[in-house]
Amino acid sequence: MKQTPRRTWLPWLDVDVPGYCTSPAETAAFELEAGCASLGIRVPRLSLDASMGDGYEIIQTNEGTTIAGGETGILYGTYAWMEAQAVGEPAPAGIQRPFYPLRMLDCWDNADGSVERGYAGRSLWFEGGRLTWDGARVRQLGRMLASVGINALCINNVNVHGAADNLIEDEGLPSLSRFARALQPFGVRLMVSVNFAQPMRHGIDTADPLDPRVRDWWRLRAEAVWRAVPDLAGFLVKADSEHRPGPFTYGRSHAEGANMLARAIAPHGGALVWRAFVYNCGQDWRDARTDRPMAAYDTYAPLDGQFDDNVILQVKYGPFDFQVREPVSPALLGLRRTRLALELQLAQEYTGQQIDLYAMNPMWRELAEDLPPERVCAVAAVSNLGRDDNYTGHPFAAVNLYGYGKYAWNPRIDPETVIRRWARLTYRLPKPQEDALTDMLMGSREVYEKYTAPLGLCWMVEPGTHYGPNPMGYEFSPWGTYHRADRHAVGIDRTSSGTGFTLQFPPELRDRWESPESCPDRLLLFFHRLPYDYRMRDGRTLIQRIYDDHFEGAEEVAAMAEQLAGLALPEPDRTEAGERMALQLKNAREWRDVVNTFFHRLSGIDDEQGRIIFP
Ligand code: GCW
Repeated sequence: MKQTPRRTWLPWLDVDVPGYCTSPAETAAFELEAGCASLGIRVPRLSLDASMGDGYEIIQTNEGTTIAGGETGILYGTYAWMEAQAVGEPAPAGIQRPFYPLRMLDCWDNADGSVERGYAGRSLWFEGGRLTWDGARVRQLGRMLASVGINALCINNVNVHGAADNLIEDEGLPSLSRFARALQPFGVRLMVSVNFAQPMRHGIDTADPLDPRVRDWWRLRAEAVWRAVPDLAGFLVKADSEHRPGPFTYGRSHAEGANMLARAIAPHGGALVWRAFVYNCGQDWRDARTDRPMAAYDTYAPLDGQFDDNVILQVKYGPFDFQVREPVSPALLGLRRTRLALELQLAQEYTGQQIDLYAMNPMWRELAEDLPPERVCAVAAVSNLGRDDNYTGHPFAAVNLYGYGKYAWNPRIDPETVIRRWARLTYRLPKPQEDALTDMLMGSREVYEKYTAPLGLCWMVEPGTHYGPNPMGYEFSPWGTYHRADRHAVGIDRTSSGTGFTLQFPPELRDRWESPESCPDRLLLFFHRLPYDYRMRDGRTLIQRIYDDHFEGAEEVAAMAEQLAGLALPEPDRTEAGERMALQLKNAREWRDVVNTFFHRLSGIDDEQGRIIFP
């Protein structure tokens, strides 16, 4: 039996957008008719003003409501208005425009249908080496994305391999074109990740960006690609990173590599999004001078100002790799003459894998304290979507997709407002239960942080899978991720007298992080190497704080499990959330015991409260 489709945060849109809608304006008209019928309200008038682009205005007069907006704005305005009706709150007043014009969702979907770091099932659009999709599901997805204003979808993994190479070849273009058309009615433009060495599949013996054959090949390819998909938003490139090919092989810089591609696509109006995730993934652990978090800034700061106008350098928010706690990447602050995109990760690779609860808006809000939103011109987030019936594996993980769209529209938005809104739209629980769910999600990152990473110390995860504890897992590995814990101390000194990482930051941040006294607790072990008996501001020793956090974190998960059981969630969400919570509890206890035992064995220092630490 075919299951009723899951409607995430749009439960009142119980009729699918039909395949015959071809533009956002047509979709808006359809959604209003169907949505208003379901909500039992009067249908507003739509007024298209192309000059407004993504912007919209909801105008209420005695005669009724008018939603005015540009080609995509009219659709965004429609969803904003319906959302307000559904929760019984006023619609946004005045002209609304997104803060970032480019709001990307990067999918790490492989052509064979698997998803790298995917925790919600297989790809929604790849299988068996081909682009192939269920039209109804893709339209539901388009609706979800448009309802929160996401306007670019990069459909394939940045690690381009296997049949994904064919996407931009002649044989792949017809289906790419059809897929682009499937998402056009939702104002979502496609992007593709491309392989820097692609010309080498065509008898050219080099991918050197300065070689005229390579340049010409890309120019002609871009012409063919944009002929097939005229509204393609751009190419995304991962080069010289984790064994991907790139300009370094030919002694060329990343500006030379990116600009060559950017010039090939410039006539067609696309963006060349170039990832800055470049570091030595073949490091020798004995080498204490190389410090991985310094890599992006070291690589790109000398190139600042050299990139063409249609290049966007996409930088992960932290200098490592999507850990639960990192300082802002200095590359985001230091490159003042390069167009930058901030890269976030909705896929919970290191943050609980859509089993453990981890709502991200509070963390993005914190980021904005050190990274003024206007420092970047675009945002991207690695997708948490998959073919699972509920799209995100954990039904609550949808809060991060919803929240990302809201954040990309307005990076200063209050996290609690977003989370509460998602909860209300999705579940319509009685007020005390809505409060409980909102609180649970608001605090979920802090709880996760407590039972996993001690005070900014990263990478104690199981290598490979990145789920569950393994404090020594990365310690002697080539990935450049060490804590160097011994019987006296833990952490790496990244100050000016250590690796010098703090020197990559502007003075205000550098000064704050440079000394343990002024460094906030949550980043203490990111920047400093400290003895276990180091006295923290609150009088506790460092080791005691590590123990306390881990005991508290696991207890807090137990409390969350109780709260969750008290929520009147509909099925199957109730069962799914309950099952995952049981796994989270197990995970939290495992982390608590492994990390506490690890440090107890090393330090020989007992817990002051005499709680159980296994020998
Ligand atoms: O964190 C690492 C992941 C890889 C990923 C890489 C990246 C797509 O473990 O799976 O590859 O980041 O961001 O490129």
